[in-house]
Amino acid sequence: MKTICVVGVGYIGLPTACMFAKSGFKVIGVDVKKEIIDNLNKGKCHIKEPGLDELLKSVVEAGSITFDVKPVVADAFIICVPTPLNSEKKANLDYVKKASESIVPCLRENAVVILESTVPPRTCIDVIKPLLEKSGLKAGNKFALAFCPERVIPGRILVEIVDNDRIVGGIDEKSTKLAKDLYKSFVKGNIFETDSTTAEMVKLMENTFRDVNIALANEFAFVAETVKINIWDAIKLANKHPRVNIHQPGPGVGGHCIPIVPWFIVETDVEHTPLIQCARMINDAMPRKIISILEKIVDFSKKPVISVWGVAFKANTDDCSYSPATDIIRLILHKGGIVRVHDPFVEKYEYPIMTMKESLKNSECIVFMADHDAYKKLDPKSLENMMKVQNVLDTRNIIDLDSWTKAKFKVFKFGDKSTFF
Ligand code: SAJ
Repeated sequence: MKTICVVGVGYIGLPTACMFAKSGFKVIGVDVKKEIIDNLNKGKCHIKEPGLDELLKSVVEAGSITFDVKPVVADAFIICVPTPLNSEKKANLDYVKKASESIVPCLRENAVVILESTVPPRTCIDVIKPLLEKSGLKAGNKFALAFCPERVIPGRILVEIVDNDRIVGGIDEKSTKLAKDLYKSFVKGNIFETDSTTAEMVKLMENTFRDVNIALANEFAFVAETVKINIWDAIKLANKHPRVNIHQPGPGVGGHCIPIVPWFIVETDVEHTPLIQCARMINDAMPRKIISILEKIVDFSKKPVISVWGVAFKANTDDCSYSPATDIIRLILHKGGIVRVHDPFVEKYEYPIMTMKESLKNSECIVFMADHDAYKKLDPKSLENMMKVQNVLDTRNIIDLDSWTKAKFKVFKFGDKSTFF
């Protein structure tokens, strides 16, 4: 049986490792965090993702996966570690470099090394290849090296990891073929072949496409306010055109990827990326726009209590990475407001998570941030008489004006006339 060592068992590495284990490989999941490793070996999952708990338990019980703090000799290595932004808005490749170095003593002839972490173009060739060649083996000749970006969306990872089409780019044709063969074991989508630098750029282009389009939707929302039209209706109508797909405006762009990845293109070519840089600035400024609306609803000099609902970066996840809600909370506190937080998914957060009822005590406004289904389905009547003043600010167009008005709420919706002061 072939062995695969997956270095980094976070929200991409762990599902990937489990899928390979389920497909008949012997898998070793590696992470520097000993506590995570101990729990994973007991079948305890540290990532909330539909179906992942069960999948992990089944492969641990079957003995097809184990976890350790260091890589071991294996037929294939898959690197799935984070690439955060540094203070200069450039990719911090420290984790990727450390992961590559940790593989060196375990690298043998004919092994396949695959990078899944998102990186600036040419990282495989210019950074990973020389590091791995410290083993004394020549990349391409003696071992394969390829980039295979992940494309899954949190909340649907186990579905998309199987069904989505993928891109595989090797440093040479043999590397591409060997990497593709590996993924074929569980990927049902097409696997398209290219070279490593094209594959690296493709991943950055996908996320940047989304960021720029969200920025466009946000910019349209500002103009809609100037001409006094409802942006949500206008977008719906524009999207009736067969070749138009305008994204949704909102309180900002969060998550591990979209707010970070466009900067990897910018660092590669700052001169030719004014659009990408501008989109980033527009999206980063959205929390300030929401606060400027909130300032018209409550009087910050009187230290109002504000209930911030939905602190995850998007709908139906517990992930709060780079969540615009965190920026909004900081801005409210800075203005002198008092914040009470609710989120049905989030357990750990930098501010205490409360029940709906607790978070409404003395509150002068609910601010809906993440568009969780639970909020969309909420009956506003169940919240009557719990607040000091029944204001609600909807930043995502998720609540129904009529039912909330009937329940005696004053409804403010970003992007419609209720917030054109
Ligand atoms: N958002 C908007 N308006 C929209 C869409 C999203 O404001 O119309 C906001 C969301 O609320 C969220 C942020 O943007 O705060 C990002 O959400 P998302 O759903 O666009 O993306 P992620 O980060 O969950 O996943 C993305 C996906 N990439 C693309 O859609 C190109 C996913 O397929 C990638 O695997 C993932 O990034 C990644 O890891 O790169």
